[in-house]
Amino acid sequence: MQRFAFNLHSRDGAARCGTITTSRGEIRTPAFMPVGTAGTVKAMLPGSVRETGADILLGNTYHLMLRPGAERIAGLGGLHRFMNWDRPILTDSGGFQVMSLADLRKLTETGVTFRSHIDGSKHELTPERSMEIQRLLGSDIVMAFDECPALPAEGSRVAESMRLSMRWAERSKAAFGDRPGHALFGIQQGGVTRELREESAEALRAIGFDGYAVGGLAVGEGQEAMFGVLDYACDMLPDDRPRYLMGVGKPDDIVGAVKRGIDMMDCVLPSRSGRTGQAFTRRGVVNLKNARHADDPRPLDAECTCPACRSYSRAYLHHVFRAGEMISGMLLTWHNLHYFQEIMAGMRKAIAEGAFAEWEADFHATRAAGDI
Ligand code: PRF
Ligand code: ZN
Repeated sequence: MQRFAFNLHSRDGAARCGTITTSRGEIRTPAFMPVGTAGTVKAMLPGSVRETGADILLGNTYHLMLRPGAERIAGLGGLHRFMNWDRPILTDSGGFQVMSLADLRKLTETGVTFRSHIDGSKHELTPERSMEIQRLLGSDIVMAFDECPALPAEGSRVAESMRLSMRWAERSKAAFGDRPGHALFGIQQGGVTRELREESAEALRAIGFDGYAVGGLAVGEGQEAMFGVLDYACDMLPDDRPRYLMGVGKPDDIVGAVKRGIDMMDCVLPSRSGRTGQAFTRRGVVNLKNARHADDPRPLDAECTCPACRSYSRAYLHHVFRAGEMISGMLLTWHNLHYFQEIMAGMRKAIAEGAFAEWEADFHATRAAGDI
């Protein structure tokens, strides 16, 4: 059994480039993880997701426990086999999604009870049940069970929530047990308060995890405040373990996070935007629903090598979006995921060459030049 490992190859300032080894393959870091919430990266076949350059996907405890159920997926051979993705999968633990999606939530020391946003049925998630569900799914990287208030929130609410999450982190570790080949990540909380972030990091380091996530950001505080936290939060987490910024973000968020020492990220943005006609390109966001594209024979991005840019015009992408054709979401999701992975590959190369600052300057200059 290949044990979970993290090897750093190069550093450039606070930015790092490395490899996470799992029993299901290697993850090149900094890594972007496409979101496959319900056992699919929407509008993409797994082989196509791989072609965009993804090494790992994210799955969700909350959605899969409600539909089709963790025991059912286990009975069918686990999530990898179920969704036909044999590379690493990281699963989120459910608490964050309960707080943002479920109805009638009740939070106690034990865990959280809630009603399903799908059919109103009643459920409970605790650290122990979350670990069990993630084990049933066969997740390679399991997230500790946590909770996080939307910002801005009162200081006392942020502190109490963080301390509850740290008690849950300890219970998550005990319930996870010893599972060679599988990893458990702790999640730092504490809002935008440095003292709370320090207290949280200290609690997590004392418990000991295979990796450490920065949670509770990108929840309404804005980019400047988020970067402000990352400027000190990364240094609070062990240098020799992967650092994962949860639920981030836009291309410039991702670049700024990597610059500050983040190794992994996930976000629905490239896939979700693809289905609403938004394309991310090196020159900025292009909205394909805009009438100005109706007669435009040019590709979305002449330098992009994805299927949408290689074989179709902006006029076609505009037409299929307006007509509500499924290929619209398929092509734009592919393009967006391809672009996000190009950013990651570009940063990995730049860090390895000690040229991150130059790469970053070029990234921002190309966007500022516009012409889209
Ligand atoms: N905790 C968990 N999942 C998350 C978050 C968190 O704080 C966030 C915050 N950006 C996104 N996803 N468990
Ligand atoms: Zn493209």
